[in-house]
Amino acid sequence: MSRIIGQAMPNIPWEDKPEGNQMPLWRYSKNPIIGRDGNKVSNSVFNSAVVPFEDGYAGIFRCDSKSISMDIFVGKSKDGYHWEIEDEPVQMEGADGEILKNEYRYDPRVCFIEDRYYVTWCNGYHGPTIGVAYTYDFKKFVQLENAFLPCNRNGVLFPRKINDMYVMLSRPSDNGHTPFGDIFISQSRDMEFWGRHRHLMSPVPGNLSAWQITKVGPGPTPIETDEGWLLIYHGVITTCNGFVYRMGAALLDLEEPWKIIYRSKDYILAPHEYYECVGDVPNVVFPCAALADADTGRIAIYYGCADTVTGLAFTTIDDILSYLKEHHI
Ligand code: BMA
Repeated sequence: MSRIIGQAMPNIPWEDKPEGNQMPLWRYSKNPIIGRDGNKVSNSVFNSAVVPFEDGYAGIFRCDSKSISMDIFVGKSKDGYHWEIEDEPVQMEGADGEILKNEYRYDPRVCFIEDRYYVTWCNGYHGPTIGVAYTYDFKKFVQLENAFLPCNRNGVLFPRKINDMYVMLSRPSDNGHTPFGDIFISQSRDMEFWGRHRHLMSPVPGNLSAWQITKVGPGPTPIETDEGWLLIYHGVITTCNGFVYRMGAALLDLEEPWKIIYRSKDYILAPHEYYECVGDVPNVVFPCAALADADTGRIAIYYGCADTVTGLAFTTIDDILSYLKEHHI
């Protein structure tokens, strides 16, 4: 039995694994949980991040508007399934007006570290880079310096310091749809200056695991377990119809998380359902958040579906780690 290290979450969204299902993840039977019309302005609501907050949940949601501009919005939920998303985008304050300029914001992650919630997102600053902010209450947001130079996407914090350093995953990219991409890990003493960059993983060449042949990028905040950090990530293949996004998993060393213990050979979730295959960008499952209950080992993963709606999938730490150990590279 593997163990999640973290808080108990007795009200985590949950459904038991359907009889006969051989896969490590199973979808919520009432997916998608958030449709296109998540707030008044939205054309689509996807690639969004949620955390436990007060007696329920809070989140930062990517809502692309009907003019197809990308921005991030606060949402609240009592049960993790039904969300009230604000109609006005997140307003940030901060020490430097230069950093507060808002070109575009998308693909948020939220991570509780020590005493506050950190938000990271893909932030337009002369190209995509990683924006960083913190909040205590999901009302006031203080924006810090961008973590990296452009172009970079998918900035994902670890939920605690490791060897006295804040640690962030990211995926250096280009200014377009990026036909390449490796995941790196960077470290910081103060959440402002990032360095000690370490390579984590590349796409997999050849015919071994072609769903992740083009690029890979980190998904939710890594989940701490007694065996290592569980990282859920996306992997991409280029087909004659464009990119296809699937989900994989990896187990990383607890003290030196740039060391991979296991990495998926087989995907753990792929766009098979209608709402994952049909939408504004077909054939995309894109995980950005996971809730984990240390008592039961249950995990609920929030993911964008076809860049249009938001879905929920379930697993347990035993289901996902035993699958990973049987189907790794
Ligand atoms: C990536 C990002 C994601 C998106 C994905 C598929 O480059 O833009 O937000 O879900 O492409 O379109």
